[in-house]
Amino acid sequence: MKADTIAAISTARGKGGVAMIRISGDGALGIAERVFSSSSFKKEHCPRKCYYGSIIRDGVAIDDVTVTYFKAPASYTGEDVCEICCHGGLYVTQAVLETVLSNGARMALAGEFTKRAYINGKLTLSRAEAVGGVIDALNDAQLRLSSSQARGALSSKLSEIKEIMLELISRAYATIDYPDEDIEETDREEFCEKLKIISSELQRLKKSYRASRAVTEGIKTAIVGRPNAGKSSLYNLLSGESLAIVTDIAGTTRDVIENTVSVGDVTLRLADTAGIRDTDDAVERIGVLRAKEKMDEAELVLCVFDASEEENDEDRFILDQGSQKSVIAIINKCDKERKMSPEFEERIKEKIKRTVYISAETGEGVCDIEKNLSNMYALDEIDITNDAVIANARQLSSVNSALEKVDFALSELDLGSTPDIVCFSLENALSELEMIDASAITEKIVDRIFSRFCVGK
Ligand SMILES: Nc1nc2c(ncn2[C@@H]2O[C@H](COP(=O)(O)OP(=O)(O)OP(=O)(O)O)[C@@H](O)[C@H]2O)c(=O)[nH]1
Ligand SMILES: [Mg+2]
Repeated sequence: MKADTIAAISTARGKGGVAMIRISGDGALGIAERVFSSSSFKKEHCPRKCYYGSIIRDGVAIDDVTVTYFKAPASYTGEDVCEICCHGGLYVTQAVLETVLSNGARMALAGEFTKRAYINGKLTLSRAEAVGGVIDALNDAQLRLSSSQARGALSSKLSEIKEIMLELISRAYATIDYPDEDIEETDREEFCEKLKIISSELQRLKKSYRASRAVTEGIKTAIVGRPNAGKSSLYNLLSGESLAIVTDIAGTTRDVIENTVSVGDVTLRLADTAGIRDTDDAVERIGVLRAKEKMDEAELVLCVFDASEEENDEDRFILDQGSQKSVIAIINKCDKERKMSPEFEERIKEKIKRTVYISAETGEGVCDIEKNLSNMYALDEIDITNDAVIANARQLSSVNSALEKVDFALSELDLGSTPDIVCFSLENALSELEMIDASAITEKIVDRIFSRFCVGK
């Protein structure tokens, strides 16, 4: 079935120097010829050549534009594509789009250009998904990660793994078909070795999801501690600006204050909270309640302790609560004279594996927080700029299932099972991996993936 011709504004909404309207489908060239007046375009419409002329609406030129024609299949979508660059005013851009629509194109749905690129085999699914990540990137790490996957880092790693699987499956089938030629012991060992390689590659991919989530989605993080420990000072330091009020009055922060910050390559969805203590103040009591809720909800807790004060019951309470979570103990105010007892310091280190010493006042020690985060989220093992990285739960679920099946095949091989059992699990593992990039997934899932894109992409 031939797809209809679609069009949309592909640049961001808003006033700008230039805007681009993209048309894709069999009718793209015809529509461009009808709306675009240029001395040479109609005559030659040479692919990838940029033509200058005017957009004509009801016989009147409404804007001077350039048009570039990309002939199928050498285009973003794999179809005939024409891109019109006009002046970037809101009204003029809309007028050019409407002229295109009234000449035979239909308005594109969200993500429809990229969906067509996927359907026409221009992009694998994981690469198409990563294009969304490139558009959504808000910092350098997010851009590096998505851009590398958009260029195919994950797709090529998957192809490598699938190739080894295919080879093993065909070898195992050969021994099923010719049972007299029993698998040699050396063969069995080599088979085992290769399966172990696949298993460790899949484990690495699984781990990469931890890194990619920390970079792109961000980690829900709560800063907690007793009043005056320096929570808001740490919050401001990590935010790079003075957002929360800092005073030497205990009980300054009452509301929860939230911000998204980058610490190295890790994105933290950070919440500063009220200092936890028993209080008669009705407003502060609500703040303390909210702080405890934030601590419960958070994936990561930064427990701040004041090294320049002796520990008290609040510190002990926070230490007990915090040690049940993914947590970093922050021993703050290290620029001041130490009053915290060495026993308590030891207890912190015993209960919380990761302890860093900082001064939120001078900024000393922040790089240790960065190092700990990097280690916690596997960013010291996974190179997000070059390695294959799992970007979402859909991909992770396929990797997990494939890994389970490969490990099952390995244990069966160890037990000396017949090749058909090993073969069966490997085939299942292979089809799990194919789900990540191939057409095996249902149209509904494809629609859902592309609907997350903006119109024009
Ligand atoms: N010398 C020194 N002072 C600090 C440091 N961190 C915070 N302070 C001071 O400690 C006091 C309390 O800091 P805040 O950041 O408001 O502490 P908080 O934990 O948010 O306090 P509450 O909101 O009341 O719970 C302020 O006077 C800060 O300037 C530090 O590392 N060194
Ligand atoms: Mg505060």
